[in-house]
Amino acid sequence: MRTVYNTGHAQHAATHEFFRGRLVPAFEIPARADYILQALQAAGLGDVLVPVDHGLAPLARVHAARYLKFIEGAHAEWLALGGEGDAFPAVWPVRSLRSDVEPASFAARMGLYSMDSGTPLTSGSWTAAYAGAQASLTALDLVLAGQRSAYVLTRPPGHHAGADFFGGYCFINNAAVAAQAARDAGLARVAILDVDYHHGNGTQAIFYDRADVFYASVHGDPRTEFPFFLGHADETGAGEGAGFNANFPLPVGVANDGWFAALEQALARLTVYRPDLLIVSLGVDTYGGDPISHFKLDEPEFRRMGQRIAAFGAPTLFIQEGGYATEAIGRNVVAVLGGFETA
Ligand code: SP5
Ligand code: ZN
Repeated sequence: MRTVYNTGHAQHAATHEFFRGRLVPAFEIPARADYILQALQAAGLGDVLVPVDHGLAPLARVHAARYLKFIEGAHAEWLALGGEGDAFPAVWPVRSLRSDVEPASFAARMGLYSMDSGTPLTSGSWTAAYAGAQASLTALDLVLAGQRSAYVLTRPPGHHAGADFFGGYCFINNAAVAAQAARDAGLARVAILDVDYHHGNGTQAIFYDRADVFYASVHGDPRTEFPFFLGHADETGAGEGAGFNANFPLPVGVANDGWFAALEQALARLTVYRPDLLIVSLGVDTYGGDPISHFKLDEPEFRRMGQRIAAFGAPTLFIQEGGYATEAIGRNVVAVLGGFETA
């Protein structure tokens, strides 16, 4: 399996993030991708390619133009106002407040275009996130050209980013950009299987009223787990998309077989859907050793995951999402991809 590697990922390098009112060391750090790259190369998984620039247009197919413009210039605005280091939002247009009028104030726009205070916007966030989307489009090209699979090694992750907001460490929704590009390339049906510990609220929202992209997710129950405000089992799609969204929330503490039982249910739905392409939002924060998540998958389960996804039988594009047990992340990702390869 070939990897497309976002060589610019380290330009997004937060040292700290907000948690319980304090700055704590960031979890979503460049070392994550370094460990994965080392493990890929040690395992001899396949060639590592660099992204080909497909421009801004494919990003604008899923993200609002004014949002993309904002993210591109946001850190420079922050510095110009006297901000130091990374930028964080502090005020949000929640219920009864208006989000249709774009304010002039930078602080107000930070809130308009974000969902949490846990996502540092750094000087290199745009550059890294843009390159990650390009890596996803480049890997999609490999699969469209007939490869059985490809892997996108990138950070920051993408599945929490909505059409016009960042959050959950995400800025550009790589899986959504790739799914839309696949549709635009002529594929009739695209499925996104999200196995990250967290519900991919951004991906779900982007395709919620559409039948041409099916979103299925196995994740920590949002009643207790981030992103809290989306990811319940009764979210099944709307309008033309009714019946094309499937959530499998699981309680904290779920271990190997409990998790795989939910995966079977998700794959059963996708089997009926018969997608032309499967995009896997590959978070490995389901690992028992993950410092911010609460499932208990053991290391051998990641190989099993890859084997099971291979048995699904569709052309498959793996896109890196979460996973914060930095020292183990490379082993776990390579186990998924290696399990897929050898199945
Ligand atoms: C892509 C992805 O996996 N995003 C996850 C975003 C989670 N944001 C909330 C993190 C809360 C961190 N809590 C730290 C607790 C340490 N004891
Ligand atoms: Zn996650």
